[in-house]
Amino acid sequence: GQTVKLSDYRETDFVFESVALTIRLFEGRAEIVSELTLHRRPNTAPDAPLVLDGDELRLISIEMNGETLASDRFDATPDQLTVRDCPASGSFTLTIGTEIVPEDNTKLMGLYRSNGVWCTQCEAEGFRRITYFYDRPDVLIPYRVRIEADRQAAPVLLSNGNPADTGELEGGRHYAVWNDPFNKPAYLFAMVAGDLELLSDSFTTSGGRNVSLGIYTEKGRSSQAVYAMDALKRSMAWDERRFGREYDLDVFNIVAISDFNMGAMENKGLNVFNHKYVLLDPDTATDQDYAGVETVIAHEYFHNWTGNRITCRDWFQLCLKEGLTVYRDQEFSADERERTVQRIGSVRRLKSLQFPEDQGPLQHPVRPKEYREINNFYTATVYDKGAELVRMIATLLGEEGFRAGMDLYFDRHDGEAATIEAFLTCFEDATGTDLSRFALWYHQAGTPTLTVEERYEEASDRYTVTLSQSLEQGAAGTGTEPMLMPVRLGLVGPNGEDRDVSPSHGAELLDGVVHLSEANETLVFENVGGKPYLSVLRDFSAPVTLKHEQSEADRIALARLDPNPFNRWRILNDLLGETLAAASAKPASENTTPLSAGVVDAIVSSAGDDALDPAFRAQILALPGEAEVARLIGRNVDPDAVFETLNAARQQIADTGSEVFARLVAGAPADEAFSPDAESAGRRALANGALGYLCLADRSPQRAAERFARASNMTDRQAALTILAFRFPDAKETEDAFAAFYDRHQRDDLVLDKWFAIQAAAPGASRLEKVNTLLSHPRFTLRNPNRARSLIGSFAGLNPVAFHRADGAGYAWVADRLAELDAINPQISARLATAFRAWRTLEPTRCEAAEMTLRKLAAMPQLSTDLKDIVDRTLA
Ligand code: B3K
Ligand code: ZN
Repeated sequence: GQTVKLSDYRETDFVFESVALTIRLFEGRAEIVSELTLHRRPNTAPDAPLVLDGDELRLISIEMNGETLASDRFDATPDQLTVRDCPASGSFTLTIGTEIVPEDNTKLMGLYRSNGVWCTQCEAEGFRRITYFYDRPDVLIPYRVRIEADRQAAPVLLSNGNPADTGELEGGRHYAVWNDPFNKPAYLFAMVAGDLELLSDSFTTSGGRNVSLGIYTEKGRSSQAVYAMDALKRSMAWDERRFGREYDLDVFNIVAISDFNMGAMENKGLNVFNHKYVLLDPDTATDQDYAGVETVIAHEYFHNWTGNRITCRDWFQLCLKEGLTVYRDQEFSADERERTVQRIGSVRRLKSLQFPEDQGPLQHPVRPKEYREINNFYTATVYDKGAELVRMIATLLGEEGFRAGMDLYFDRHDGEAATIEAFLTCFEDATGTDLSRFALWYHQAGTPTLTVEERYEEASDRYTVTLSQSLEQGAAGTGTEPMLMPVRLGLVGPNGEDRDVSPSHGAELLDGVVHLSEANETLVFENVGGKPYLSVLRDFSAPVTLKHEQSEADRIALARLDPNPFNRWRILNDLLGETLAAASAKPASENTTPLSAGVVDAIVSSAGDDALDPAFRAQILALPGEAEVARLIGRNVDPDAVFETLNAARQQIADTGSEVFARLVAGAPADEAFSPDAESAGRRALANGALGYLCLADRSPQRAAERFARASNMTDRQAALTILAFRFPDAKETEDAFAAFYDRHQRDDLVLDKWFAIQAAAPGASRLEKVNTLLSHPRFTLRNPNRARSLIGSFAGLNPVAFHRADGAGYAWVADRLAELDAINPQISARLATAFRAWRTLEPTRCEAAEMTLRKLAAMPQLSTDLKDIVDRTLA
């Protein structure tokens, strides 16, 4: 693979006007005929050839204006079609025939078959695996698609847009024609054909358009799509309310597919989903699965405006659609569920996925400048940090200013392929704000540090707060200029009231937010009425590392008092993270009680406070994970020490809070009727969190085993199984529970994924041998991405003790799996390989072992561009 550079962007030589595709599906092969109408761009040299993208294609026929092209007029290789002597001006047609084998397509990019169903995945560069094309997002045209297939094998024939025609053909075959009137790039093309079951419904838009909604599933599973349908209708109504965006076609279809590389895909009018994000019922799915389905359904639906109506000029602008759409789905979930708890979830995700990326060898700016393989840039930085940048714009401009900017963006760029610059200009034009210092967030990689210093002068009752920002030059080397960042803060009095004071001089506070744009700024408050508690970075108003030396007593007070509920969690969570990181560096013998009595008490009393939201209390009980603590340590990390420290901390909390936990567990009977709403989910999360601690206090798996046996829904069943696996990995009860779980759920692939995943993540160095035997389990396969992720991804990403075994066996095992997987599906192998990214922060023995494994992998002859790119960058 060649490096593609943002600075090399140029328009195509020819202008596509429209395309008519005919797709003929047969057992073992597919024929595609693409009839393109196009013309030479006026300023293109009259002798410039037409050069189209391909990937593993076989050309069958080629005609210009209906006449077969002489062989000296074109060159066709599997990855390129060059046509010479095209008309210098005026429209002409080019009819290209290709043949492909969907059954052999194990990369799951382009047209492939999953469980007998023909389906497509084209983003980013899959369309070129179907036919030769300008496979780039700035080529926008209307599509007409005719699909032909055997009626028995594929009674359902779907594509983008509105249905136009159907009919019978000879030999038991039939066809359907779909018309998409909206201009779209090739990455949004989709086609599905198969024997599927339909759940249908309808939605009337505020403008009065009646939309038929359909969710297609495997036979017998449409009842599991009811919640997804409900989430879809709520998403459609929300986008009208919050952003004034209506749906624009007569149909909106979703298809659930079992072999899928990612979560889902927003193809115009025909979203294709990993069935994990569609199919649910209380017996097989957890509350987290319900929340995940809701989010992904919303996310893909919201792309109809942010991604489809306005798309990206090139793949460097990926965050234009992804960061913005993640922001929109986060806001949707905040409105539909509970804002503070949703924000805590997003910040946890950001810190556990994006911060390590931004602070390690795979660092890149939210808008990258170059790539070797675009699939490797669908990252937490583009998605989650990208969403944080949009959130910062909303915080800086306020609700009205943000909405005005969004309205202008929709208005000005509808139907276009846009850039980040164009997006930012809309907010500047709509509000008269200069965002040039803000734009740096898109270009400079790395997590800035925000340092906060406070001083109180008793004699004058004056309070001074200094904010400083700094950015270290990291692997991406993209600059360290001060950026415009919103810092939300408040001065809190001893009774938990926000002091109504504004700075007398220095920096300003606008609606509780400092618009920090210099390296250092100071706020001076006069007559504050006694020393306040400083609550800073409320709602995590900027994605930064906070350095604020605040006494433990002040932090514990704020964890109880802060009027900003998010910060009650953040301040306690940061205190825990710092404490656990510091304790992990000490010898194990000095480390049996890493937490102070005050911290333990703060956790237990919040958990037991019935005045607080149960979901929030469950968040208080969830300590920072092993990877998070390791990241905070930053160098010379010993994963065993981190594990032991966390265990010791949990035991302290368990022993102190056992009475509270017993009450919480007793308050949530195992046979309560299941409702997936956020409030009920919160109650279950709290009870299950308490159950984990209670078992630790008991020093016995008994209660978890009982809860497992009596659980009436998957949330409680999985929670109990996870407690058994994580806290009592070697107990007989744990083994029995895994066996019972398998017996009960073996027919359901999505639940089997959980069975593999929990076993792979259970701690203990000997886990590797266990996981290795699971490779030969009859239900294990590398060909299904969900299954590969459930065993290998969960071992490498969620089992630090076993993956980072000091003898290097965990690394070697994962590397062997990556090599096997790479020959089947490079996107998945490359994604799983990112588990190695923190190798330089490990203590010397592990660091060396990891490096040796990576170097061996890098030297393998057959590596895909995808995996090679990740391994090379990880080693650089
Ligand atoms: N846009 C797709 C992701 C495509 C990934 C291609 N490697 C799903 C989403 O973000 O909505
Ligand atoms: Zn997306």
